[in-house]
Amino acid sequence: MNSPAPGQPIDELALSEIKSAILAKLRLAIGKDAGMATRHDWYKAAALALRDRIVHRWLSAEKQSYDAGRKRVYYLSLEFLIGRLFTDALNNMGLLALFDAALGDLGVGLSDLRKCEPDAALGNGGLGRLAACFMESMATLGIPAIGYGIRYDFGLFRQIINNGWQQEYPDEWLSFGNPWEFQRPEVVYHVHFGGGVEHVETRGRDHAIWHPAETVQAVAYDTPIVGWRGHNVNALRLWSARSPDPLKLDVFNTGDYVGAAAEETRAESICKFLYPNDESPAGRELRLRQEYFFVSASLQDLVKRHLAADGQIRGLAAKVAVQLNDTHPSLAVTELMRILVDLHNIRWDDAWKITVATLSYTNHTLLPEALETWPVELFQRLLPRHLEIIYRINVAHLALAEERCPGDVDFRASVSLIDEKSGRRVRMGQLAFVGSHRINGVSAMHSDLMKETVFHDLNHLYPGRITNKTNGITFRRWLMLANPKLTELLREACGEAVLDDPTRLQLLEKSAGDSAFQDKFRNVKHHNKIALARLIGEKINIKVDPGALFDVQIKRIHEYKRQLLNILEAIALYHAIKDNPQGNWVPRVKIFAGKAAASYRYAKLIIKLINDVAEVVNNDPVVAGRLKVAFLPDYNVSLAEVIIPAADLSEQISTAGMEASGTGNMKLALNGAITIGTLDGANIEIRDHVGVENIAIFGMEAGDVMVRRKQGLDASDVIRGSPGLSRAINAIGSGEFSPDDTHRFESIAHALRHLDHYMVSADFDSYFAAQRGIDARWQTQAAWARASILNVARMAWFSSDRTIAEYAEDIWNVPVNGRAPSEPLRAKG
Ligand code: 26V
Repeated sequence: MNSPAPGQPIDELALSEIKSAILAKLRLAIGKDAGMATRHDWYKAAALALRDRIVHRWLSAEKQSYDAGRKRVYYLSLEFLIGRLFTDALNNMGLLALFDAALGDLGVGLSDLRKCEPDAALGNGGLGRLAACFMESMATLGIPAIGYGIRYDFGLFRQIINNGWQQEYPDEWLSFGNPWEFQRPEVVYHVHFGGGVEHVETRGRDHAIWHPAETVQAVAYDTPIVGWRGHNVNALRLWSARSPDPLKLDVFNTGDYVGAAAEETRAESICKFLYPNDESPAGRELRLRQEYFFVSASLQDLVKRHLAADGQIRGLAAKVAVQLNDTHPSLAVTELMRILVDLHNIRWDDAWKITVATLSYTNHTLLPEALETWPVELFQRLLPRHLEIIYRINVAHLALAEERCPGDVDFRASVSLIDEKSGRRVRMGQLAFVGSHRINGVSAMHSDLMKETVFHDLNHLYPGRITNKTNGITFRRWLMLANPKLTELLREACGEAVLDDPTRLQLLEKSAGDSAFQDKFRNVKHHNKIALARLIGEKINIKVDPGALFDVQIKRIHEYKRQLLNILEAIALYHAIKDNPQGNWVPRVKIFAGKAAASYRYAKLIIKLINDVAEVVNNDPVVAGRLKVAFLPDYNVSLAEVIIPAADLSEQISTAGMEASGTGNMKLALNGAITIGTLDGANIEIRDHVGVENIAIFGMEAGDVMVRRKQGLDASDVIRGSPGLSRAINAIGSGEFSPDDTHRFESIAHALRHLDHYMVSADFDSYFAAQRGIDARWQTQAAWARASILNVARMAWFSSDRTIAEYAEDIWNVPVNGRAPSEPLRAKG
């Protein structure tokens, strides 16, 4: 049962079937009739009716893949930033038009209902959203896969902007229940912590027995992930923690109810919150507990599945590929070794071969402060057996290092799993590297830098393991669902097949200069900008003109992402307009959205600065109609789906060498925004695809940054040579935007002058000039439209289907849509 293409008649039989299904759910699963149902009840009823249809496909896909004995991929990630699932699942099932009509007939609008679904915000940003896009692409490509993670009670915090300051509130995404998940009370694993290790000799072999002090239960919750056209459905399996003995009966019977409850609270705290990934994890014992909790439950689960299907633990690597999303699941290396050696009596060397052949690891950042390490002492206390295993792996590993570079103490220290310098810490990146047969970066530049910097020595020791897999995004969500008007135009221009094969987008090339097509394309953008302008009015009461250039920076607030550079440019532009109000200025709306980690004071101050600048600029009649600044609160996937289709300009302005890839850059370009960006991460590959004339590149390159940092961080030299920058910094430092507290932004002004680690001052002039180049282009609307269309036409390669096909071929060795890994792939973009 598929929905017809737009304009085609709806099958009346199918329509009445859907209506009855929704009404039945309302009655029998929600317990209400149509008269008393709230919008939320209707949403749930519709979601459940849809879920029924998904489950049939899910069970048959699972049976088929097991019957065929296919190799499975397990994607281990502490983050899955899913957003909403309702229209995503409807679209992939081909049921969007049918449900739309059915709900319309029942007197409730689909577009209203979809807003009842809370975002599943189980991720921080790019890394978590990548995991969500990958889940959808794996389902689409017919790869049997399970995503494993934690079912956090609270997702990433809800951001409220109060008087310009960020405030964090809990994100209670489960308070109305979750119609997508299936609790699996029968799928429960024990996860142990603490205690000690006993060694006994059995038949001449050392045998380790771990006597843990504490046990937590992991309970599975499954969410179906539907692939495009609904041919395949995979599961996202999230673990929830509970106490094996919640009432602690012995304590309870003595009347100590509070003491009895403490045990339960301690166990359940494991899945309470998602940690910000850009906050230093130092001292976060609970975070290490989270990591081991989900790794242990997931590996127990996959080994059990493998044994049930195959019977042979030794054959694991032939049937199972485990992908580690960053170092957060690195304990998989030690846990798999423990399972193989301690529980299945496999010899150490054989177990090691199986482990390395099974695991692979994706690195998502080179920032030294972001590389995870844990104190040895904490490991000893929480995971004594795993620490032993790490030491034993390290012995062989360091012996190899000695063999390769005899007598080179520095080399050994640099590859060691233990960092001896900083008070003995376990290095999770090194652990994941030695335990994996493939280690990948997420853009060409990032993978090259991995070889030159953090993993230089490990790459020497294990040559050939590092590979690149440039990130991608799912076009179903980021084009079809987010931008239905553009999708309609693309179907018209490139044919229906563009929905299945994004390489067809290149057919747009011939229309890029056609003025009739440009008009249609502009109309779509304008329509999306009206929707965003309305939202900005509703949310923050700022009136913006949809005819202005919408300049968008949406991502986590971080110094290296340089929102500060953007607002500094806004200030300089504001000054320039005030100096010459009659000038031929391009009307611009600067739109910001993003969250700062709760403990990241400086990033929160940058949010306040943006809001304070907005207050002054937006209320100054001299610049009215030329410049507006809008900070939209509580950025999440659903907000991104409204902003991205409405953007004209995409800000990708990180300090070169610091953004591993970026994926927002891809979403914006695919939706026709022109990028202003540095040569960083995937921006470089975007430039290579869209053409250097259709993107605005500025600023220092990664090599320049390294050289300048070595010379010192003082920026007085560049500030002296740049009156615009000098004036903007003075305005910040003197309180021009904070008359209520003139000292508020002194620290920012000081850093811009003397501690320019992120090269904000150093790159300012180049950025300001690039922005004026953007203004000039905007003045010729035909040229702008052409560049914008060519961006859409040339973004096919950034589909996550392409990325996943590469993982399947080079890392997992699994077929894509039934095609063996080595067979040539039909170019899918
Ligand atoms: C962690 C930390 C920790 C300490 C302080 C600074 C800092 C900054 C960032 C992070 C996050 C590291 C992991 C991460 O989220 N990486 C992102 O992964 C995306 C998907 O591959 C990629 O597109 C982004 O460029 C990358 O930042």
